[in-house]
Formats: sequence, C-alpha cells, structure tokens
Amino acid sequence: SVINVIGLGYIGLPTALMFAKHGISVVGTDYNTNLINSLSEGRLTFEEEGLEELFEHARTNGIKFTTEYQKTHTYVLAVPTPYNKNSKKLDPKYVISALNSVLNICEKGSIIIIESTISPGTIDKHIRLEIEKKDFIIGTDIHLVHAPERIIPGNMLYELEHNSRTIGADDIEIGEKVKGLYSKFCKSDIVVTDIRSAEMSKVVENTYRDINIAFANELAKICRTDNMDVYEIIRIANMHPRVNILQPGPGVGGHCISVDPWFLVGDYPDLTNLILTARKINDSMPRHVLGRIRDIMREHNIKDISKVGLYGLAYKENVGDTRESPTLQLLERMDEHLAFGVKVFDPFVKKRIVDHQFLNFEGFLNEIEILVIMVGHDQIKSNMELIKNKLVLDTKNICSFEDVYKL
Ligand code: SAJ
Repeated sequence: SVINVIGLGYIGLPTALMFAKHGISVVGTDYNTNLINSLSEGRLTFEEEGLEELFEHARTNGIKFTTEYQKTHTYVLAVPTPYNKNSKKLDPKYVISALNSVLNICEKGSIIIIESTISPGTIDKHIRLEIEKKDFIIGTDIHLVHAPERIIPGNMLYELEHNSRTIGADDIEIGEKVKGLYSKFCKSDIVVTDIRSAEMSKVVENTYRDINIAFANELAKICRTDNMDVYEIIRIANMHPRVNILQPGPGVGGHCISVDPWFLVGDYPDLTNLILTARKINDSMPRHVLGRIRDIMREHNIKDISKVGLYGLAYKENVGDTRESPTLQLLERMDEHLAFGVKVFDPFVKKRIVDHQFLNFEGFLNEIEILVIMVGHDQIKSNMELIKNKLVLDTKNICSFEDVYKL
C-alpha cells in the first residue's frame, strides 16, 4: 500500500524520496502549493549532496506530490514544530492540524508515524487527546508511532542510510512492523521502544551535544584570558581514550541543538542547572565574538564598524540554512549604532536577508579591513590567498596561515 509523507521540508522530502527509491509507493503532501508545483515539475527547493540524484530516482519510481492527503494505511508526519522563544515551549500546532487531516480520511487500523522532533510528553499531552476527541480508539483504530530523525544537514542522505534509528510505539508488534518499513533503506540498527523513551532520547541526544559544545566554548573563554591555545589543548585532551570534546565556535545555531534543551528546562526547571547553564554559555558566544571584534578595532585604531565583514550567515558550514544562526544572533545583539554598516557575505545565501549583505565575495572583501569568519564553508577554506592581507578573526579555526586572531 501507499505511504503518505506529510511535510516535505528538510526531513520529510529526503525521507519520502528514500522510501520511493526503495520501491515503496509514496505520496508526498504539503500545504505549500508553490513547493508542490516545483517538486511536481522536477525542481528541488534546497541543496543537499546527492539529493538531485535521489530525486530523479524517486520520480522514476512514480513518487507523487500533492497538496491533498491520501487515504491509506501508513502516514509519516514530518511537519515543523516551531518553538516559542518567550515561553521556551514547543508549539505542536502543525502536528495537530496534520494529524486531524489524517484522521478525517484514514483507514481503520492506520499507523501514524510522527517524525518531527517533539518535546517529551507531547504525544501523551496533546496527540492522544486529539485522536480520542474524534472517537478513535488508540491501539485499535489508530496506531501511534514516534520515529524521530537523526540526520545532519550536509550529510543527510548518507546518514539516512547509515545512522541507527529509534522507533517508539505503544505496541511492540506495530513497532516491529514500522521497523521493517524503515529497514528498507536504513542499514543500521533500529531500536524499538516505548513512545516516551523515543521522545526523550531524541531531545537528550541534542542536549548532550549542546553541553559538550558549551564546555568547549567555556574552555575557549578561559584560554583567552591567559593566552593559551584552546584548540591545542582540546586536541591533546581528546587523545585520551575516554575524552571527546567538541570544538568552540561563535555560538550554536540551527533548529535543533539550540532549541531542544529548552524543552527540558521548560518542563523540569528545578532540575536543569547544567542544561540551562550550557544554553547560556552557547548563547553568550556571539557577544564574546563582538568583544573580540572590539579588541581588534581598538588594537588597530579602527573606528568605523563598516570596515568589519562577517563571513557566513548560515548556522554551519556548507549549508544555506540560517535558522538561529550565530551571525544573525550577533547582528541582533549589536546595538543599532554598531550594526550600522557591518558587512555580511555568505556564498550559500543568495537572497538578501540582512542589511549590507553582499552577494559577491570579492566585492565584500574590497570593502573591509577586518574579516570575521563565522562559518567554515569550504568556499573560504579554498580561498585563503584572498584573505591573507586582512585582519582575520577566525572563530572556526580554519585558517591555514599563522597571523590570525582567534576566539
Ligand atoms: N557546533 C559547534 N562546535 C562543534 C559542533 C557544532 O560550535 O564542535 C555548532 C555548529 O556550528 C552549529 C551548531 O553547533 O551552529 C549545531 O550544528 P551541528 O552540526 O552540531 O548539528 P545540527 O543542528 O545540524 O544537527 C543536530 C544533530 N544532532 C546531533 O548530532 C546530536 C543531528 O543528528 C540531528 O538530526 C539534528 O540536530 C536534529 O534535527 O535534531
């Protein structure tokens, strides 16, 4: 039978294509008409290594794209789960509305798989109630599954096939059935567990990474005060067989690592000292970068902020996704006076989204004296010759020449 994948964004689309590639009949649904038109005409809306090829393969295998929901037996929900910056809570509105659309048409005994990241407890607190409101019996009329994704932008297609996965289900048999479905393309272990454990482990994974990065960032600040080389220290410490410290940077961005820990802080405020502190450290990094920029300006007697250029608007290397990016965080934090005139460039961001953004690298370089590397795109790594004559603040430790400022 057909799988209806709902939500064709960064997660839903590659997943739908992967199912289709492996011979499953797939209908991809999204309420965004432009997106559906574009996909139906064979045009992708974001870049990712290997995606074009996979897209062609899935199209050859007959994948369909539509704004309609498909009456069938298996649904995969990969809609966005925005979080509210003020309340620090997840907003399940898109999951709930997609769920209701599914409930309006689905067959009896259908399996509804939620892939979107949700805060622990969301299924018990919100999803089950919605289903019961419509007089469906969970476990008979509808089977609920949570199958959180783990893929990393920049290496998505490889990770879809090679990362292990978690399937949370009320009923082991249903869990095993869904495991069979994902094992069509997932070559790694698939763990079947209960729904709460699946929700929680997903958020724990991202929180672990946030805390590890916060540790590296705190070390960077410590080393700065006494002029020690944090990268050398981490490199040496990591040679210990039980130590694996991540890298410091200008902040933590993206829609996952900088967001998910807040769900735990929101739900367990008295128990999350470590998690909250880590979040605060990572959120403080753009301000630390600003302090470093001021140091360099002072040292070289540069008063004009328009001589400063920020390289990178994306939240990390070799992607164009700017959600929660450290550069946007930095621009927000600079007061109006300071923000006035700071130049910005990112080879992956081809539309103007901030003031003084350049779409041409050389043009950008010509205007600035201080270059702040915020993102370590390959594009700048292969253009070291062009930046050598600038004052460079390298927050990502990627420069191949000696005379640079570090975090
Ligand atoms: N970063 C550092 N130092 C590091 C590593 C990362 O400062 O050593 C920064 C990055 O520059 C970026 C941010 O952290 O701003 C997050 O980037 P990331 O590459 O660590 O992770 P994401 O957000 O792209 O993807 C994460 C992944 N989770 C984990 O590795 C535990 C991915 O597997 C998840 O699928 C994804 O979140 C998600 O959707 O939840």
